[in-house]
Amino acid sequence: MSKRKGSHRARRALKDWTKGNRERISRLERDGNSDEHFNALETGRQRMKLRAVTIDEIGDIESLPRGQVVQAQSGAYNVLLDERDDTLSCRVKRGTSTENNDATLVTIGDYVRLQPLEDGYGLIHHIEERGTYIGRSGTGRQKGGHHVIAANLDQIFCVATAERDGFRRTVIDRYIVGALLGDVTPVILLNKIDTADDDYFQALSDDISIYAELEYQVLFTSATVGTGVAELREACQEKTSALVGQSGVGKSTLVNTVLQREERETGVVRESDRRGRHTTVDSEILSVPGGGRLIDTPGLREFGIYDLEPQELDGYFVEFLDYLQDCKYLPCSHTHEPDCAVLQAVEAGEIDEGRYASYLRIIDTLEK
Ligand SMILES: Nc1nc2c(ncn2[C@@H]2O[C@H](COP(=O)(O)OP(=O)(O)OP(=O)(O)O)[C@@H](O)[C@H]2O)c(=O)[nH]1
Ligand SMILES: [Mg+2]
Ligand SMILES: [Zn+2]
Repeated sequence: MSKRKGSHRARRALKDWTKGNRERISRLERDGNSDEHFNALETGRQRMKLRAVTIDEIGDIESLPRGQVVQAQSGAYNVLLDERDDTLSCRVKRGTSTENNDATLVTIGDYVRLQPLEDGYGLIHHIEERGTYIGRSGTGRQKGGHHVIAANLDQIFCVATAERDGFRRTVIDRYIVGALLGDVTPVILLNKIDTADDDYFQALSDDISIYAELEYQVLFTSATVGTGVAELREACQEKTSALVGQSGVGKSTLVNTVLQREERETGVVRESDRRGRHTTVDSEILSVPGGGRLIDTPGLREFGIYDLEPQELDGYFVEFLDYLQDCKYLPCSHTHEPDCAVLQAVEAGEIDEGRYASYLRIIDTLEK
């Protein structure tokens, strides 16, 4: 077997093998925690209409209309039908079937089969296998499992803020690994550049220049002033992209600026700790003028990498790949081993020290 055990290709192959060997469709006996939300919407008459039919009554899942989830909020989903330009307000049928093995039953971008009900309502019966995705490990009350932020997308904009002390390299590096795991292209986006004075902006640009060297696209924007928004709109063309990042970095403000209309609610940042207040609570796919689709997502407190073995992490740091064959020991964690080619490359200045520092921090969290 190749020494590049952690390479993306190897991981993909392993994943395909696992998928192929597990039962294709697992039936999850759960209700997608949606009842409260929908009960609030329903009148007694509507509740009757939302009665779930059994698969036997429906017949073949494939005979149900197919659509894509274009808005998602705690158990309530708007699904855009493939066949006609119509959106149904859906919840998930109890005991719905899914082709995925994730903690998240339905997410933005999912393709589903649904049963249309009256008055623009529908009931999701089946969730198709996710193609690409951006996901993370669960934290806090959601601990455990793979939490999928968005599915079937081409790229993510990892949004960070240029406010003083607001920028964390490791956070960006985590998002890059997360994106590569789900076969999504990461783009680094530094917003609020209007807040940085010349010296600080120069320091940030120098810090971020490594990503351009690694051939990741980097965008500098100010959603309020409008700087870099044309470039962001351009980067959205012909793709489905999601804005991800901490609360208050300006994701929804960016959406409004790109769309040239006040589509999404934005919030204020707390003065005391300069953090956002988690204004956005739903995810939504929106059409970008000129082409492309942009997904606004709620801010995340943490982005933890899911299901990656520590010895696989090196495969997700592109600049390490050329050196992996030359480490003396196998496997090599590139942390302490003698004659480690990665460590030597860091010492020789061939691998960026900051990126290596991120590697060390991330590998620490994987070993827990
Ligand atoms: N100075 C400055 N402020 C900005 C910029 N972009 C957004 N803001 C402000 O930052 C605050 C938070 O913006 P939001 O767009 O709500 O942030 P968000 O990332 O969507 O936050 P959540 O929805 O909580 O995840 C608002 O007060 C915006 O006006 C910018 O480029 N410059
Ligand atoms: Mg928002
Ligand atoms: Zn090594």
